[in-house]
Amino acid sequence: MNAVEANFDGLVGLTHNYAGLSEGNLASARNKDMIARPRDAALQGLEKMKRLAARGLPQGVLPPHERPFIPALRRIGFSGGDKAVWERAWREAPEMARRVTAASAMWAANAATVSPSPDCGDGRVHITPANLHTMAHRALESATTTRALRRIFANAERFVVHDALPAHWLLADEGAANHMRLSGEIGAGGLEIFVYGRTGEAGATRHPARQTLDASQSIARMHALSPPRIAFAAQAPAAIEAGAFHNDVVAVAHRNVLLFHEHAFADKQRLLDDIVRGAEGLFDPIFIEISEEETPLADAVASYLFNGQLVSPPGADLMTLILPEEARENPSARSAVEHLTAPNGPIGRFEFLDLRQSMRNGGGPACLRLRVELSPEELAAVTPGFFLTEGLAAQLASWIRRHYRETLAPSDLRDPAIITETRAALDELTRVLPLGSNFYEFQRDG
Ligand code: SUG
Repeated sequence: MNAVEANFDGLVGLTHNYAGLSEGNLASARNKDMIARPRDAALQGLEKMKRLAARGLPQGVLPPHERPFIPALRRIGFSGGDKAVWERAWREAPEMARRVTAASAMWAANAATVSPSPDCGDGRVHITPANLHTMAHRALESATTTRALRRIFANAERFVVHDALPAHWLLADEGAANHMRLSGEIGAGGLEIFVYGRTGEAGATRHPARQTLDASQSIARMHALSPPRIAFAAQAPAAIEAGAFHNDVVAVAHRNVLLFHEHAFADKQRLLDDIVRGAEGLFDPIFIEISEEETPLADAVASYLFNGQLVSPPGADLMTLILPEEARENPSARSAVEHLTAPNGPIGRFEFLDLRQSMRNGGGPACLRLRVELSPEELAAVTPGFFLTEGLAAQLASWIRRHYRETLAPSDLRDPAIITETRAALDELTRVLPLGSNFYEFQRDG
């Protein structure tokens, strides 16, 4: 048996909605207050997981978080029963009430940064949950994410799940969305690339730069990576301005392939030189650059051409690129895709998926997944029950159909019934996924 690259996807939560919470994420701003379809959103995400599992790729599931998250409102002074807290928050701080309903934990690329064991000094897989410090609604995620990752990667001989970095502006961290890895083969040692939007200095960009160099350096240290096998690269401010709030909107890496937009990095040549140097003796990198002329940044951001999942299905000679429908519909993205699969390249096929519900909040295929490379022994050491089987997929589909609302308008969120409804569903989920009966805060209160 060989090592694998597993994808852990965030199951879309029951309160999936469009609140326009993420400045600099153009889709989130554009679709603010649109009526959301949580059931479709969750089924679209599940369909993607099933598609990858059907290709023979190990597919894990990360649970949605408790939303609305009443404890966060208590922390800022709302008191009384849950219903009273909820009603008063909507009257006095409606923006806060909306933040605590965000289902944004679905975008698992922001859950953590993962370094596979061949890269790490102690030979274990290192995982650092992201503090998601920049956006108030996302900063709520790290505690639950840490708990979930510690359940799944509980075996301390094989895995280390660190604490998230301190929640400070200097250490703002958005996880794997700003981290890439290149290697010869899955399971072999590789080069880890950390992409950051800013240093400690005040932002040079109008939109927030969410990842700092200090955060990236801290993670490289915590994971005990070998300095010759690390590269740091600044995102191009122009990319952030164009709506690439995470690097994975303009670049993706898989095995020895780096696919990126001409304007993704502040100093492209330096990064490519660093990669060539860092790869020495390990692998030959393949760079695939898409020019501004072929696909302007604006189209890259609108189509999520670079937010695909580049995967190596077992038994296939060439890689597959899994893209959102939007990349098929955008003419300049579509033409780039056709060039990508030209003969002699590393990518053999592409597939398109309907992820429109997530896309309207700026989340494409690659946003929804956290990659974890695992040796056969590590795969066997993962807590059983979190990988998608046909049985688990059927159970999740039935759970979604029974509990998710078909539509959710902004005004529906105020309904206090949403608290009991979501808790009943999540309580049941802790038996579908082996999370235990004290995973969510509401399960611990009594
Ligand atoms: O952090 N959207 C997410 C999208 C994250 C996409 N992830 C990656 N690129 N890896 C964000 O901006 C919008 C929520 C709202 O507006 O309702 C939101 O949080």
